[in-house]
Amino acid sequence: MNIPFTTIDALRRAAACAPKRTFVQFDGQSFSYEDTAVLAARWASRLHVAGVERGDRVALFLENSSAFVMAYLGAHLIGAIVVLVNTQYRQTELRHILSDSAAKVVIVGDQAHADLIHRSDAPGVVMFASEAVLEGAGDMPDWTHAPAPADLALIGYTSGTTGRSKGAMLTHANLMANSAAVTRAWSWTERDRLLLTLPLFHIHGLGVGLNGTLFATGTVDLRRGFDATDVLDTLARGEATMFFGVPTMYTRLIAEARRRRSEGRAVRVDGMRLFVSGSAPLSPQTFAEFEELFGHRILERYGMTETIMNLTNPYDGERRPGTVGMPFPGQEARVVDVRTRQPLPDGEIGEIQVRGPNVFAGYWRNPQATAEAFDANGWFNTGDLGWRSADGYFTITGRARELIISGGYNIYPREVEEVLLDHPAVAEVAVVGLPDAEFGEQVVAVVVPAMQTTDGLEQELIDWCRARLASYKKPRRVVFAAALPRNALGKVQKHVVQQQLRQVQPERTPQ
Ligand code: MLC
Ligand code: AMP
Repeated sequence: MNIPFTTIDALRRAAACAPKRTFVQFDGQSFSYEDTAVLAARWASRLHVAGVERGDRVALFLENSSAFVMAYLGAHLIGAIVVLVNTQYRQTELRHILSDSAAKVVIVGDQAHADLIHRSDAPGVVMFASEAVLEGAGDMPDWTHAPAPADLALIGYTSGTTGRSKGAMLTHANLMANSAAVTRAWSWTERDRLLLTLPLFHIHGLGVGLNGTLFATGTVDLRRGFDATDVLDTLARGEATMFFGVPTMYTRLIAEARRRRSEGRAVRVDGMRLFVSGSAPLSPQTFAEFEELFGHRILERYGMTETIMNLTNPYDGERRPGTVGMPFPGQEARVVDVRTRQPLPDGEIGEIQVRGPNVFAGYWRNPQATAEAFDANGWFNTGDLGWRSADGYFTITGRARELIISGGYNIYPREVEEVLLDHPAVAEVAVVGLPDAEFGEQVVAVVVPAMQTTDGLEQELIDWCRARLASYKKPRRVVFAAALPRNALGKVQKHVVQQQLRQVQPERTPQ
């Protein structure tokens, strides 16, 4: 078995070839590939006892931890489909994701998260990710129930224009094709040690970081979250060879490095061979500042939940700031006219389409959305706008869909608008993204109030959103207006709202 076609193939191969090599290091504990096979088997056995069968959905509502990794692989070991759930999600998101996916089991990390699941009236048995839950579970991996390459491995919810998020279905073959492409493109080997501070509940951390490590039979140094001080300390000890992050992480690393330099302290990243950025645009300024301070040119790549990774700057060759490079090996990308859907010549801006073995199998129980996402020749419409240079580098210039990306998290204005409209003091609302020095973009709501007085209403509306949605989706500012600009058909003109706001609101400076 040389090329793995499922995560379980990959685990089995690693446990056979390198049983003692550390796969995951977390919180002072090391788990070898052999340990991982045993723990995954115990999760598989426990889930089986809970009634999970092949094709059933198992939701992970978990922070980064070794248990996340073991439960993920354990679910796969019995052919279950893992549903990823951001731990910042609150009732509105949880209710929709858990009932839409009809998850049979939801694995949680603590009582607070279990309570949230119960309060959201979601179906499914709640199971705690604790050692106790695995007591008495069988130890030996039973590879016979392992999934086939075409079986679904993951459902990642990605918000839609309707405000209701859609479940992107990724097969095992998608995951492994992506891992094969990424490991090849970035020369990722078993000697690599990835410092991973990204959340595992999104595709950047899981689909690129964790699956790539498993495919390469390397080691991942997994952290609960991102902390610039901790990252620089780890890199100074020469403990990592690679780091993957979103642009906000890089701006924070730059600020922390500058702070250290100003105190006369050295900033060393000796063992490092690769820094990768993605999930949101990396500014050429951040690229240049990072190079100056750290002596590394960040490799920027472009991806999305539906396709994992699409485009990458070269590992060997020119990493061009402001661009996202070229298709990964075995994949294709092109730019089409937004209206005619015909391919455009180099240099012209249109919608980016991609095609390849990494591209997802469609949206969960949503054939209409699936049909709209592809053209007749199997090209996937990314919804991102950009152009290709004569020498093949793609540049992303904007988005064809309404989407705010804040610190690498996607926020669909419609979802926030719906929650705000539920508040009795809100008559009309438009949510837009404005530039933000720290997070790239920030959420701003323009509200037409239903009553005369707006005293204290801004904070009340922010708190209202925080209680119902993931906190990062809440507006940073609420601006009150007498009316919203509308076109002749009565549709709110978001670009006018944005222009007006830019005139009254200066860009926020980093904290
Ligand atoms: C946290 N907060 C944010 C935020 N992250 N607000 C806006 N945008 C964000 N991205 C808010 C919280 O809601 C909270 O508010 C306060 O900040 C502190 O929360 P925290 O958790 O302590 O924040 P911090 O650890 O500093 O998080 C910043 C971050 C994080 C950059 C480390 O956002 C992050 O990990 N981003 C990565 C997201 C990611 O993995 N994206 C990939 C998606 S896949 P309050 O008010 O409640 O205190 C994808 C495809 C691809 O896009 O190509 O990769
Ligand atoms: P998600 O739906 O969370 O997977 O986010 C995917 C979206 O993130 C893409 O459609 C892009 O809009 C954006 N994205 C990812 N990587 C980049 C990048 N390097 N530059 C600009 N946008 C990016």
